[in-house]
Amino acid sequence: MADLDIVIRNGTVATAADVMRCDVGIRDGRIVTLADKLPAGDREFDAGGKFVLPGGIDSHCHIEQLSSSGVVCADDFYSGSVSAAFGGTTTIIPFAAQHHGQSLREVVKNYHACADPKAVIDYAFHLIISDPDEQVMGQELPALIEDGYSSFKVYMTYDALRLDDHQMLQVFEVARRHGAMVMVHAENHDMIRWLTDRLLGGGYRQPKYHAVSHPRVGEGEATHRAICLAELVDVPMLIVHVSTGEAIDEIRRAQNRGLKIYGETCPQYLFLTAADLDLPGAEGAMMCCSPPPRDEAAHAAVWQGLANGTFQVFSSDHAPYRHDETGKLASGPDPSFHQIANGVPGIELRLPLLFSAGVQGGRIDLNQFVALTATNAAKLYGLYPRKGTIAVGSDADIAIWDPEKKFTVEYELLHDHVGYTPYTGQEIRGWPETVLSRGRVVIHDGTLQVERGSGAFLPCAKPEAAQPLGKLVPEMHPEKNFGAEL
Ligand code: DUC
Ligand code: ZN
Ligand code: ZN
Repeated sequence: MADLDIVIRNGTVATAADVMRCDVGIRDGRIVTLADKLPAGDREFDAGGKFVLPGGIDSHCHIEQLSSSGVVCADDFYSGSVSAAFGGTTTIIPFAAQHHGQSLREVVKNYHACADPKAVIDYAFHLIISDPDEQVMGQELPALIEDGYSSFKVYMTYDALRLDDHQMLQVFEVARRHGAMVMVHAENHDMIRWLTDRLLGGGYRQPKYHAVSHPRVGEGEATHRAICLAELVDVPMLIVHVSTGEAIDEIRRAQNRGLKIYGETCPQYLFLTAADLDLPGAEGAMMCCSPPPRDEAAHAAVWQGLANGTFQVFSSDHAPYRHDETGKLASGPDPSFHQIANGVPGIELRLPLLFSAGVQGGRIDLNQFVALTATNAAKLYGLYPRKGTIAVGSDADIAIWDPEKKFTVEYELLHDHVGYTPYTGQEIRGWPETVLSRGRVVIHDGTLQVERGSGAFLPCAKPEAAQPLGKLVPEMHPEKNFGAEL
């Protein structure tokens, strides 16, 4: 065997399917062998007592996203990707977001101009469709799907973004015809609007009323409606950032009926509650996201959905807004709840939070952790088996975890530019010490070891989600599955 560039020795290797003791051999950025005892490599990592896991895929994060209201993301593609890498993530899939009147092609070009010179790990893009006009639907979207932008998000709420049911059906139809994956932000817009008017009319304006204005029943109703629309068109669909038992029940019911409906949840729906929005002054603004954090009963429902397979994806929904005039306080130092930019940061802590409370806490096993944080996203978004697993032929995207490393979260330990974390004080047990992306050592000894812009764009194949997820088991035909790049 030709020399190996890197050997990871003595570790416990886990994929979504297996846990095995073996060495991992890497050459030219790919995993080339898994074996009991490999010969020496040019560089060696001793992973004795450690877990060797696929690098995480964060398939829902907002980086350097341009907002119509002038609010600025705190993280650009450098700080966002660095922070992701420190937390064990090796692929991010943020959004290229269309505003009304914009050409989708132009939007994608602009996001590449931001990402290409800065990202330190690999990245793909979902599209956000807010203006599905004839040009977009008839030409731009089909062409972009062919070019590797094969998933897009639509919103059922937010004045500047939301589509009505007819528009959603039109977008779903394009997805079905061209083999793309749709992601839906499911909340009932008119319920939010009505509650917001009533709350403001009564003088209830503090951040905590954000949670009241986004009711659980509105998330359940919109999830049900989105599922009906997807069923009508017969298109696979993923409901993003699910927060509540009402929505989980709808997703589960649809799955039980054999529909290709998938679910995603995020750390804020396991570790925060609506009570966290009730901080002094405007501090609760830091915790405002949509859907909002709920309560302990919702946490239990989300944990159950992670454990029983209702959820396929655990992403961060990292939406990084500083607690100042560039972000959360853009409309003034004492904003009403409806003026606060929605979103919480979480790109770095996503994996350690789930590992600690989930795997170490006995709620999910290591295979489920890998599936939820890497493998399923790779499958759903057309990156598998190049990404999301440890297998011969896959990219050497690997995180070596010390499962016993313990610490208490404080913002100073993180690498984003947000200025706070909602997870201060959380006890963590387990941390990704060494992180490899395409065989490049990105993080080691607590330091970043690669250059700005060394991440690569990943064109996504058309997802195989047209088949039920259970059938997306590894078929190692790399040439066939690796998409346009080979
Ligand atoms: N909600 C969204 O829909 N997107 C960004 C963050 C958030 O809270
Ligand atoms: Zn959303
Ligand atoms: Zn989001």
